Amino acid sequence: MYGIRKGALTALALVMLAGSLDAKGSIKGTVKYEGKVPKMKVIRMGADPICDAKHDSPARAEWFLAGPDGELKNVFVYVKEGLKGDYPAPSEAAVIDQNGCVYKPHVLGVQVGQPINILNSDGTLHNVHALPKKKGNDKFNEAMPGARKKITKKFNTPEIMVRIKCDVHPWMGARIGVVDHPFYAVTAEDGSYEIKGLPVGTYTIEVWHEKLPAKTATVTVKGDETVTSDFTLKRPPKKKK
Ligand SMILES: [Cu+2]
Repeated sequence: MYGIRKGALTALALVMLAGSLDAKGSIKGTVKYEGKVPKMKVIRMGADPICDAKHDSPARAEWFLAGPDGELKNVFVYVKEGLKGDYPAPSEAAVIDQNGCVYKPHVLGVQVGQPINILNSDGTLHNVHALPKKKGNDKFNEAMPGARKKITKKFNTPEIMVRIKCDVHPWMGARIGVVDHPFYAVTAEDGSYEIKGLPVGTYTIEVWHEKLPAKTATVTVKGDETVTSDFTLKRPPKKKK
């Protein structure tokens, strides 16, 4: 009798342990900016009427987009440290489109080895010029005339962040965060992000913005729970002369 009960308790303990090992948590939060938000200038696209025609109202630069309370859009949030195991690249391609002579999205996250479909919805000439700095990631520089609707690329090593630009339209720029796991997000217009499906563990989360110093936080996921981690980014203090 005692033996059976002990066996049952062991089985229960194993089930509970397996449950916690299988638990998937989430980290979510809001990234805000504290300081004066620069005004995004209107992009003069007049030199290329095809670009201009795609916009009902004038397009504006996108390198610093913040809401009324400083909610920062286009911040790349990712797990920098603490993950164990391998996460194979998804076969599903990430997509970045050239539409209205603007990259959509402006900030994108991908996994190492994941195909990236670079589209040209514009019917005008673009030139996709990728400028990775990490050894192992190939630079490329490809013309996409109007009729060339898609090229597919990938990056082979993690890099925060790979810059992409267009040599035809000097205002065009995008950043691609390349990581070796699926635990990343890009903040929405309201500054919010969520990283789902995280195994139990303690992680270093980094937030990256194109124009501001990056910031990290340590976050522990204990089980099936959502942990909140908000960030405030500031400009670096001015250097004394
Ligand atoms: Cu272009």
